[in-house]
Amino acid sequence: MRLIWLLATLVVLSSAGTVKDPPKVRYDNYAVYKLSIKNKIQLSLLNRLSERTQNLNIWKDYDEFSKQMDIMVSPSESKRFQLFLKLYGINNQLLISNVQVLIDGEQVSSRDSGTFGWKRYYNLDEIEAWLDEILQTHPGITEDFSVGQSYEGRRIRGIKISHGSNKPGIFIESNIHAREWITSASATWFINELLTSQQPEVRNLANSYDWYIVPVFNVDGFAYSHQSDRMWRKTRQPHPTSSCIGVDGNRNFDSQWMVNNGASDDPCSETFAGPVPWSEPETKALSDYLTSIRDKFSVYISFHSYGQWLLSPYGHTKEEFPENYNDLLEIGDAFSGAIKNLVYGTEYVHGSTATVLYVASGSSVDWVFNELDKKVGFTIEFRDKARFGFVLPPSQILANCEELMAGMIALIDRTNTLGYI
Ligand code: 0X9
Ligand code: ZN
Ligand code: ZN
Repeated sequence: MRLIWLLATLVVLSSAGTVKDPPKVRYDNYAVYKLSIKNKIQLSLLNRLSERTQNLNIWKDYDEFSKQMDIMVSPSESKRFQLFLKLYGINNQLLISNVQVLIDGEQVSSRDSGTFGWKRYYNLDEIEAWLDEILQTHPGITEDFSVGQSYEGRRIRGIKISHGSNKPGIFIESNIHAREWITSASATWFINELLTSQQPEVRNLANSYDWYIVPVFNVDGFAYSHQSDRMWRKTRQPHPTSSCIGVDGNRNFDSQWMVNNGASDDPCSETFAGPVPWSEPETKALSDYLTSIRDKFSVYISFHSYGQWLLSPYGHTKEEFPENYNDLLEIGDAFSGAIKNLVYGTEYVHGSTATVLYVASGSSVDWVFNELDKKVGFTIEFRDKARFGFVLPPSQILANCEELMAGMIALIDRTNTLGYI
């Protein structure tokens, strides 16, 4: 009798397990192309085409600096897409021939178990378990905080690291875009360095400032990118009038929301701004939290990938620049210079989002800059330049982290000498 009960329980448990883990989206023979765009007509044709079909997924939007766009194409769309490129004379280069191969590669190297480290990517549960451990090992210096709750009811967690009260605060928001896994890997590494590194420059960072770090902001999207779809970007709230799910969190903030085509009103677009600003519980919670600690921080940094850029406001226009733009450029010089000096020689380009990258409105950095009046705000776009894109091999995590630390030391140092902190 007992055995039957046990077996029945096992059956129920295991079938519940399969219900909870739907088959993963596969990207067999999905290709990524870099397109070189010559004029506005080509650009608007491409944008319209990509919004009409789920078979095309923009990895990196067009930017006026390189005049290029990275786009992922499904095998079923491939022939038609090539014809389209030919017809309109759009130059293209194949970057990745099979995205699934990269995803599989990422999985294989994630098999080494053992303690938490930076040789593979971790899922949300693992990251949170590690955070708990860190909080336990460093009581007094660390403090757990909650930004709020996600649409699916997860707690959006952060850690405050402080060696004494009321030092100038630096806020780091990471993984607002789910598929940008290198961001939370780098954020956890950065937390660990602040707590354990003996390097004088790092000790100085840890001892002189109060750090507020949210390693995974888009918790629902991040969990979904691990369980179901590696290429997921947005939040996970359904839309009442569309079968497409989620909003681009980084277009949902109430600053210049939807202006200058810096976001989309199409729920199926990867840059859907949401029906109204703050439509997502996550962005609303972050804005409330940031407002509540507005007297406690002066620098705001948002982690993204990929492209190797350091981007400052404004995102919504390239006709105007912030009053302190020259200072921001100077800080950017310091950041890029420090990274370039490392053995890897990696190049980061800096400048305003709208001039260096593309017009993006309603972003977190611009909101903090404009509405909370924090005049040092940056987006870091980590490695690489589209060889692997979002699927940056685990073997590059540590090098990326070293670059982050060198860049941050220089960024904070210059911010300090310029008198902002
Ligand atoms: O488009 C974005 O949201 C960011 N690029 S990404 O490829 N990671 O999606 C850039 C955000 C730029 N920041 C501001 N608008 N301030
Ligand atoms: Zn991003
Ligand atoms: Zn410069």
